[in-house]
Amino acid sequence: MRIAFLTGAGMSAESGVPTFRDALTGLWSRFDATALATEAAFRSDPALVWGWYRWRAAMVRRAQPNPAHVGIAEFARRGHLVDVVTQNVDDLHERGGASGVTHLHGRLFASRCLDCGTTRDPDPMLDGLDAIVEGVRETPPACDACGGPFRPDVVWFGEALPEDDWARAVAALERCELLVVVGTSGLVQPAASLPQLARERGARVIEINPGDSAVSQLAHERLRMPASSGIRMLLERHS
Ligand code: BV8
Ligand code: ZN
Repeated sequence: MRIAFLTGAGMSAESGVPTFRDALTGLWSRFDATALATEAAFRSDPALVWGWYRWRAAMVRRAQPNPAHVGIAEFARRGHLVDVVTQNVDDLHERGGASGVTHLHGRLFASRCLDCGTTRDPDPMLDGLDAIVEGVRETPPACDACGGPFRPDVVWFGEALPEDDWARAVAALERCELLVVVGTSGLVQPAASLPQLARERGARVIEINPGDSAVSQLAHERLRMPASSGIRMLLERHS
C-alpha cells in the first residue's frame, strides 16, 4: 500500500520533546514559541533565540526515537511504499529508521548566515551541545564571509517553505492511498492544508491524536490515543 505520514510535535512528545502547545520554561517562559520562531525576534535579541535553538538541539540530542517513530519505519520494512512528511525540526524519524523524510520546516541540527547564507563545517549548531544547559543566552557565531550572525536552518513564521520540500510533500500527499496524520494541531499553514489535498485525491485519512485538532473533521477515522499506541494498532491492522 502507498502510505503517507504527516507528523507534528505530538509525534515526539513521548520522546520527551515538548510540543509547541506546551508552555516554554525558564528564560523563555514569558514568550510563546510562535513569537520566538521569527526573524524579528532573532534580530531584536539574537542571543535569546540562538540560545533557545541550541537548548532544543541539546534536548533532542539526548532524546530517543519512541515506538511510533520506529513503527513508521516498520511499515516500509514490511514492503509498504512510505512517505514521511514532518513539521518537526528534530531528527527522530531518521533515528527511528525512516528514510527520505521531508522536513517542511527545516532542521534543528544545521545553521547558516542570516545575511549571506554561508554555512560552516563543522556546523556551529552542533558545537559543544552536550554542555548546553537550559535557559542560557548564547551569542550566535559571526559569518566569516560577511560578519552576519548565524541562524538555525529552520523555517520561521512569515518565511516561505523550501520549494523542493513543499513540492515533495504535495506529491506524496497526492499519490497516497492512506494518509496517517500524527500529533499535529493542524493550525500552521501551509502544512495544515495538506490533508485536504490527500482527501480530495481519494485517500483514506486516519488521525492519531489524543485530542481534537483543526484537521480532525477531514479524517475518516480518529484514533484518540498517543502516537505509539495508534501506530502499533495500525501495524497490527496492516500486518
Ligand atoms: C508563511 C520551525 C508566507 C521553527 C515552524 C493567519 C491565518 C493563516 C495562516 C497564517 C496567519 N497568519 C500567519 C499565517 C501563516 C503562518 C501560520 O500558519 N501561523 C499560524 C500560527 C496561524 N505560517 C507561516 O508563517 C509559514 N510561512 O506563511 O510564509 C510566505 C509565503 C510566501 C513567501 C513569503 C512568505 C511558516 C510556518 C512554519 C513556521 N515554523 N517550525 C521551529 O520549530 O522553531 S511551525 C512549528 O509550529 C512546527 O514546525 C509545527 O508546524 C507547529 C506546531 O504545530 P504542531 O506540530 O501541530 O504542534 P502543536 O504543539 O501545535 O500540537 C501538538 C499536537 O500533538 C496537539 O494536537 C496534541 O493534542 C498532540 N499530541 C500531544 N501528545 C501527543 C500528541 N499526539 C500524538 N501522540 C502524543 N503523545
Ligand atoms: Zn554571511
